[in-house]
Amino acid sequence: MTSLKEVLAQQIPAARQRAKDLGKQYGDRIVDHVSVEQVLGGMRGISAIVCDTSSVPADKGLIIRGHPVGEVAHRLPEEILWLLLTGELPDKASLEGLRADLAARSTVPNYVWAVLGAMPADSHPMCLFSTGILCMEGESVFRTRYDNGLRKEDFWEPTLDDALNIIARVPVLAAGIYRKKFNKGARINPNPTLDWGANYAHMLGIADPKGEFTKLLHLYLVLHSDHENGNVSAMSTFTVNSALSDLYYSFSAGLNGLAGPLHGLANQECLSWILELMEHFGGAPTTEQVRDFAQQTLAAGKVIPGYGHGVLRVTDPRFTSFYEFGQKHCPKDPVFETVARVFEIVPEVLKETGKVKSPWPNVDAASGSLLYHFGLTEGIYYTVLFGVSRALGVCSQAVWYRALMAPLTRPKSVTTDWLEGKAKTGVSARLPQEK
Ligand code: NMX
Ligand code: MLT
Repeated sequence: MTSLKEVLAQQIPAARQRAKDLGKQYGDRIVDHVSVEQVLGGMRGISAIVCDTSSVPADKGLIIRGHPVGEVAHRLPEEILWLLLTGELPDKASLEGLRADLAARSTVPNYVWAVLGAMPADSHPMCLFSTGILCMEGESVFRTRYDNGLRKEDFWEPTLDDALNIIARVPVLAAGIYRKKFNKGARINPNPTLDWGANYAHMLGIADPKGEFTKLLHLYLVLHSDHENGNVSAMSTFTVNSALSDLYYSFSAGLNGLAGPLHGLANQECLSWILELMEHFGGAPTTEQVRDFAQQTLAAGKVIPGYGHGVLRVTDPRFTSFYEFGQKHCPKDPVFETVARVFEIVPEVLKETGKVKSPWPNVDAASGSLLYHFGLTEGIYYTVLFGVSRALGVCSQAVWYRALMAPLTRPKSVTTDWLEGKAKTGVSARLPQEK
């Protein structure tokens, strides 16, 4: 059996050399340009960060280390973690070794429960989750080693320890939050014989007679794991970690970004929107009713949650995986049927606005209806599930940024005066017929 640390230790020297050679040989080559609208528009589309754990081509969607997500969606989350970190799927012995390692690291200290217990009962589950991570900061192996003098070449090793400790603990923390927040009774202890995802399902304590909820959770935890860098949760984690703030600070920051309605909270908003739609029309709506409701949402100045994307220009393949799961496991569920009807109509409605760049569903459009069907009905908890999964990607990314000795993230801002001056003398990136 080979450990993750051993595989990474073998891979890192060559990866470092590759990055060094690239910088040395081609450091001055132009790879992108930046237009005024990109500066004003959330830096959309600027190629300015390297990330090898996954990529998101606009016309294909998530590719994890060369594998289109649909092709690895049936894998266990631990297999995906190994893939994200090493670029390869683990053999059986390595997978079992990783599972045992995570189980051994999974204890959430008692003070965390005390801190969460002191928070107001109406705290959002994401606030509890982020606080739970942040208050464990004193456990950081990176910070202890750094304070005792650590060479830059070695930063990745304690970052890997922090990553594995966080990943091991997030299901325990998140399940504890679920049980506390929704008065489900005492926390359920982890079962060390179960895999990471099955254990999370077990600790949530949702009745699962046929194992379908566990199956859904496995899928959920794989599909949300990573989405290149550039999305708010990954980029926040990356930026904070670049200051050598350890992964507890960084991942907590990433979760704070995930908690926004334009990012991870859209899954909560999406279920609410679907349920409101059904309540409004007294059950699964007709095509015309969906159109009316979507138009009313837009007229009220709101977005339709679960649709649109900053990068994708096609239906999110992660949506497709969830959709196929629903068609197989609960095709007649009225909430899922409503999601399916919305999928038929909303892209047209969004296209009619003439401004939405991607009218297609993203990862959040179907997941809530499935969780709802299998008994996890508390929509305000859904973003926590996203965060548990996202720990796999952003922590793997951090290990590699430290391995490649990535510098402090510090782009340049400009004043409006400067931008106006540049704009007036600059050339247009568009062809004459596009203007
Ligand atoms: N409903 C209504 N309007 C939309 C939508 C939507 N689903 N998507 C984009 N638009 C609007 C957008 O608000 C903007 O309007 P304005 O010019 O008046 O400010 C215009 O269309 C152009 O936006 P885009 O360039 O298409 O999208 P952008 O890259 O700025 O934003 C999202 C991407 C994801 C923030 C946006 O599509 C959105 O708000 N979607 C709904 C929320 C959502 O589902 N978020 C989850 C994304 C996935 N995730 O899990 O993180
Ligand atoms: C994600 O999974 O992070 C979302 O789809 C948002 C994004 O990629 O910008």
